[in-house]
Amino acid sequence: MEKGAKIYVAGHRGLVGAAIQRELESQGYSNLVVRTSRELDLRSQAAVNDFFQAEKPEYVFLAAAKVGGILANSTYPADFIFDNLQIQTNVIGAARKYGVKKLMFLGSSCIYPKFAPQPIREEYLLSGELEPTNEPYAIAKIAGIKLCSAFNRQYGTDFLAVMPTNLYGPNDNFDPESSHVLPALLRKFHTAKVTGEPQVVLWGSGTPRREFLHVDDLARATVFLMQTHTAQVAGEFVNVGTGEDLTILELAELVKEVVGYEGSIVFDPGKPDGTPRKLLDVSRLKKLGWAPRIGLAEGVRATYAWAIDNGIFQKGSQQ
Ligand code: GFB
Repeated sequence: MEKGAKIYVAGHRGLVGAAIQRELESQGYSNLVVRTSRELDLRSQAAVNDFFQAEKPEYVFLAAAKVGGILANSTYPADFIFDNLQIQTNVIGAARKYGVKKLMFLGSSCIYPKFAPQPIREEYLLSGELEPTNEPYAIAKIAGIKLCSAFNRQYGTDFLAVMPTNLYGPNDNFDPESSHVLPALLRKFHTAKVTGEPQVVLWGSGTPRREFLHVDDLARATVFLMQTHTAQVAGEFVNVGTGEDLTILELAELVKEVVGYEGSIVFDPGKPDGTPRKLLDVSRLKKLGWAPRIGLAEGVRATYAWAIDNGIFQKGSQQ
C-alpha cells in the first residue's frame, strides 16, 4: 500500500473506522476517501456503484456496519442482518467490479459457535450453533467472510477479513441501552459517582467471560495485514485479540476503580448473559508478525479520559 494510494475507509465515524483513519494518517497516508452515511447510503447498491465508479479507490477498509451490544442485537434482529448484508454485499461487490487491489472486511468474534472450544481457532467457524442473542448479526458477518473468499477463489481478488474480539476505545457508542458492556459500564459508574447513587445495576450474572481489545490495536493489525499480507497467505480470515479474558464482574471492578466510584455493584438476572465465553486463539496473527500493545487497565483509563475530555457523559444517553 503506497503512501499516495487512494484508500476508502467505509465507516470512518464509527469506533473502528475512526481508529483506522487515525492509524493511516499517522503512518503518512494522505489520499484517504471518506463519506458520512448521509452523503453515501451504503445500503443502496446504485449509490455505492456510482461512488466507486467516480472515486476508483485502490484499497478499501470496510468498517461500516450496523453494530450494538447484546440488547440492541436482540431488539433489532432484522436491522442487524438486513443492513449488514446490504452494506457488505454492495461494497464488496463494487470493490470487485471496479478493480480494488485489496479490501479488508471487518467481522466479529460472534461468528463462532456459542459453545466453541476455548480459545477459539479460526477453523471452528460453522462447527456448531450460534449464540441466539446475536445470530442475525453473526450470519451477516459469516456471509461477508464467505463473499470475500468466494470472490478471491473465482475472480482472483485479494480481499482479507479479520475477526476482532470485543472492542472498545474512543468514538464508541456510550448509550446505556444500546452500547457494548465496556462503554456502558464507564457511563454507569461515572453517572453514579456524580449523582451519589449507592449502587450500580449491571446486566446478567456477571459470570460470562469476555476478551477486550483496544481499537487502536485493532487498527494497527488491519493496516499491518493490508501492508504485508495477501489473503492467500493470511488465510480466509484472521482472529484479532489479546488472548486474555476476564469475567464481567472483574471488568466491572476494574472500571469502578478507574472511575473512582465507591458504591456497590448489583446484577440484574432478568437481562441476558449471552455466550458464556469467547476467547480468541490469536496464534495465526502472532505468526504473521503482530501483537497487541495496549493493556486493559491502561486502555480503560485512556478511554475514560477521552470520554471526559469530549463531554460524552454530559451529552445525554444518545451518545
Ligand atoms: O458487550 P455486550 O453487550 O455483548 O455484553 P456480547 C457483554 C456481557 O456484559 C453480557 C454483560 O454478559 C452482558 O449481560 N453486561 C453487564 C452488560 N452489564 C451490561 C451493560 O450495562 N451493558 C451491556 N451491553 N452489557 C456482542 C454481540 O455480544 O458482542 C455483538 O451482541 C458483537 O453482536 C459484540 O459481536 C462484539 O459480548 O455478549
